[in-house]
Amino acid sequence: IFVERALALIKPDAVNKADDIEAIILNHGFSILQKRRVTLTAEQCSDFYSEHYGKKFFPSLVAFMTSGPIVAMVLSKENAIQQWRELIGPTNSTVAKETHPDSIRAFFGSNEQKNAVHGSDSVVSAEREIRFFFPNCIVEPIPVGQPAKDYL
Ligand code: YYY
Ligand code: MG
Repeated sequence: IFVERALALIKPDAVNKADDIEAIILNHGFSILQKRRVTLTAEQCSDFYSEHYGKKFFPSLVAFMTSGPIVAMVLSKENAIQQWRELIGPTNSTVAKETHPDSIRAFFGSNEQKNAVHGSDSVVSAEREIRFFFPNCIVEPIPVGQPAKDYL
């Protein structure tokens, strides 16, 4: 078991609910190691979402994600990447409201695009995404039992 780190984003449609979402995160046993409020440029956002470049929804996704400030956070917990993906629910908030009514995307999202939050989907993407927003943050998973001070 590893204490992983995952990148979480609160998207422009949910930034006014950031306090509620942070409380849910902490209530589920995550630590918030880093937090930054930032407005992305279209170039930065295209880089962050480069895996989706060329898809039909890409221009609209970039327009939405650059429409206002977002909150970027590094979350830490055992198995944090999978745990955070489970807590946020399915990508499409309309689906989430049907199938995962207790999820963050069900509570705070609206549709396929305005879905309130982002979560890294793998260890590899978590490392890339954490570095994207927090270049000085250590990203490697930490073996349980290691003193935390060595990793902050
Ligand atoms: O990882 P996750 O955010 O759950 O979904 P992705 O498939 O990586 O898509 C990234 C982002 O793009 C999604 O959160 C909303 C948006 N999007 C969209 O607007 N329309 C789609 N058909 C698929 C994704
Ligand atoms: Mg994704």
